[in-house]
Amino acid sequence: GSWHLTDVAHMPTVDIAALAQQLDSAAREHVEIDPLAPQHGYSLDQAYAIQHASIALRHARGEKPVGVKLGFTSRAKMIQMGVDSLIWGLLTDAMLYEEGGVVNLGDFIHPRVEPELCFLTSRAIDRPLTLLEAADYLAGVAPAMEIIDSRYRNFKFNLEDVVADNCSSAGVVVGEFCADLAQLNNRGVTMRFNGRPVALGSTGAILGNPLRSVVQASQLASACGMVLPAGSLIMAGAATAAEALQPGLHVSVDIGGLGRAEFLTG
Ligand code: OOG
Repeated sequence: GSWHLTDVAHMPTVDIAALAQQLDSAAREHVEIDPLAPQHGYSLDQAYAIQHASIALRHARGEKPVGVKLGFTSRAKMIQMGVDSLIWGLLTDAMLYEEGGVVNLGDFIHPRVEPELCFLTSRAIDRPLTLLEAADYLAGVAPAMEIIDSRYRNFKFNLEDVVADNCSSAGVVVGEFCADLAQLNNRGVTMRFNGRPVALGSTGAILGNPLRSVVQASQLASACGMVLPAGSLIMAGAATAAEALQPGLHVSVDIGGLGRAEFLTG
């Protein structure tokens, strides 16, 4: 019989480094690009490889890792974006915006904001945690907001594309941490623009219990051999759909029992 060898030379290959470079440039220059997956057809594993390569470019420029973010942890977000798998991205210090300060929208392409909770770890997380263990690894939780800014045209993407684009991560605003984790669940979430409510929800919308985002982060990090050091931030994912930002807004989120986080847009 004859040998049927795969013709490797004619299989589509994915240039991880080149795609990471394209996404990194789009983020730095605030220019939207066409989605990459329709043309390059990469897998979810390759999408995470592109994400990690693009974050490595940031680290090479001196940005420091500060934690992780989860995406699509609420039904509201899955429905808004038409994607229904939990995803995660990596945060750097360059994405941190001062709570109570001014966020310059010139830093972004088409920014949106969403209300979140942010956890702060007290010990290194180096293995998958259970829900019962999660609280023992946390120093506190804060009301927070994430500014997302897809690098793709019209904020449209599939699962692989959004993962490669570091899950649209662009900015994080974190309020004051509260050490009491006991009454975190089923708390009201109200995001306001200039005092007018624009998004209403509950912390229970985040995986049924936002502590599950810590469990998920521990599992995802462990699966790729990553340790989350003590002092890491874990953004739990939005409790509601995201809202488009414009200049001249006072943006606030109030979370029952936790308090408020706010910023101004310029
Ligand atoms: C992807 C990021 C989703 C969340 O909290 O669900 C996300 C996007 O919607 O652009 O950050």
